[in-house]
Amino acid sequence: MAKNTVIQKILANHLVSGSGIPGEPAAIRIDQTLTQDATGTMAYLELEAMGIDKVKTELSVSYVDHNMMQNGPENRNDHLYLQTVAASKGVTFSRPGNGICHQVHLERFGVPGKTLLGSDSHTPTGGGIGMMAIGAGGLDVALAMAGQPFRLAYPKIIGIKLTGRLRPWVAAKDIILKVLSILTTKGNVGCMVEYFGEGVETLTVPQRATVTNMGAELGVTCSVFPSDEMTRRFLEAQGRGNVWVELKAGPDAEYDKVIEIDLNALEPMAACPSSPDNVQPVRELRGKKVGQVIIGSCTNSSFRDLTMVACMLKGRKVHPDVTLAIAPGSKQVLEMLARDGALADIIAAGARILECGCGPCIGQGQSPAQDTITVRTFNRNFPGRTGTKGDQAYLVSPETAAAIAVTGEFCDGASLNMAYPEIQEPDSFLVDDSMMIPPCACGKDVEIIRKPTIGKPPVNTPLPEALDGVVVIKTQDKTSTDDIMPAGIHLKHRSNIPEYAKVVFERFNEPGKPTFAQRAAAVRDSGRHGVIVGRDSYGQGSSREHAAICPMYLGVKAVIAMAIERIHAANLVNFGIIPLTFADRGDYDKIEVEDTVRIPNLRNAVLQKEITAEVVKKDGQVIPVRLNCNLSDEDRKIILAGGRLNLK
Ligand code: MIC
Ligand code: SF4
Repeated sequence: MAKNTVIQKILANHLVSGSGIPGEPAAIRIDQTLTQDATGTMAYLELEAMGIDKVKTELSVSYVDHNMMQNGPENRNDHLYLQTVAASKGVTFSRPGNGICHQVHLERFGVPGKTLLGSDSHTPTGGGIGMMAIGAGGLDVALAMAGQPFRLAYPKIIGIKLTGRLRPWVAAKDIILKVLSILTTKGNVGCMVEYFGEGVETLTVPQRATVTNMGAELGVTCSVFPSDEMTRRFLEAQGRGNVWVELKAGPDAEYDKVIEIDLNALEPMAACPSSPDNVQPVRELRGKKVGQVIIGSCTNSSFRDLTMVACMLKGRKVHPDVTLAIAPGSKQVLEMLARDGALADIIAAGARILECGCGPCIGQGQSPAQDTITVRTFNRNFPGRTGTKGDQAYLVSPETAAAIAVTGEFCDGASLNMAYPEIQEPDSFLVDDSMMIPPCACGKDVEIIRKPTIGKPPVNTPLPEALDGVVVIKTQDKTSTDDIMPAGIHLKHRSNIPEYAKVVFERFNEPGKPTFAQRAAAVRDSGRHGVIVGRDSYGQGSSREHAAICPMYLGVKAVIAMAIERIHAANLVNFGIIPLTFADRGDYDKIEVEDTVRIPNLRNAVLQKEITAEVVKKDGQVIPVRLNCNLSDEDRKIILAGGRLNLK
């Protein structure tokens, strides 16, 4: 069993309850929270529904970085609500244009050894600075702002030992792609990752943050680096040296599992369509033609990354068959690039400069042409996430992306035949927090602006006496929350559940046939319950609680899968949908769409660890199927009440 790790030290300092045995329920105190606009509006509506006047955390920040296109009034309506509700509840507001929540939080607020809960799955970026930073659904973040501890399973700890030093043109992105090729996106629920070994010292904080950011794709709860001299230097350069503390594992530290990675042996890698763990060396893709390159996102848009890109583009031109778009991670990064001339080199090369925000990473513009390859420095390439059906999206480092933008085909940085730019972290970053609005001392007197597109969080009914379910959809492995609740052009409806619910499982709708939403609503309106059947890693990816709220709104009462990812399972519970897993994985094959799933005595059944459901086939045959109901006592109470908002 793991001992004396950095993760355990942080947990020990924050543990409110729990035995400390891996897999057993635990609860931790949350020091800081962050929200972003696409999940935040619902989170603050939930906070208001709880009747909380002022947040109880040390620091809570509300960012606007996702919904910034402002096609129609919805986005700006959300921003106005977020700005005024933040002022009223004691939350700092980061204005649109200030940057992506994870990048800005790392720069301006991250503190080693503290806990951070964020309504975004890439919150673990903060692990790069030694924080225990965890992604969660909006309701869990609202509860943390209300002063409640965060409930999780005490983790198993995977130690990743880094030795050696990255070679030129090999980047932090290649480390995490290597880790993804080993651990994959499946089967890591309930684990946390800790990096150790002498290779750690060679990595700067922004490089570490790339690694912890994309740790989200492993499905682990968070990833953490120690806090050392490198961390101190970064904080000092941000003018925040006073918050630095040293955090290191004990000399006798042990991990539940250890993976060793020799940084010297790594080479440029790419995650191929359409999963972040479908990793191949770039050399095997060499020569493949590329139509679009995009550099940015919370994974790879730091000052270091974009300075590297600028050095590579300097004096070169973007290939005529390629469009190159660049979205800087923060105003700090963009302003520094502008002031030191690097931005001019990027513009001169022919790049299209986007505003500081998530942009194309969440399908807000820049969808690629059909049947063309798009190469991105992002963290996710789930099918259709670019906004183009049948897309072919590859994920690479900024170095590799810049080389491809110039040559028009797969290659790595070395192909440009230039001296490798040794980029030093600045001694001081440009610090200007004027895009950050501190909470208003007048608190309660602030008028909260609610335009008509701001709805109310829908509330479920208490769990019925029996489940009279109809299977409305059956999905394959790795169904992501992007599959369940698409973003892209629909993202602007996050505050309007009836509207957003129309596109649940949109990617699976067939032309000329009723949509998932229509079929589920018909089941609901007939007085029966919707059931979703999934396979492995159901609900991977985004933390969006809309992937629970909208199915709930359409009458779904249970999800049955081989395995359900952590954040999504918690969101299902929070909105009164029972997450169940097959006791015998082979039973997945026995259930089809339109089968009936009956659980008599449901309210009693959810108190048990194992439930037997009756599956009634279309020909009347009845098959018993054993299901695991692995919930904590608190979860069972929430499910019985029909969701967390019904529990006073
Ligand atoms: C994502 O990368 O998928 C998002 C968009 O940032 C989501 C949050 C959301 O859906 O609003 C996430 O990662 O949690
Ligand atoms: Fe934004 Fe993309 Fe990061 Fe999600 S993964 S927070 S959409 S930049």
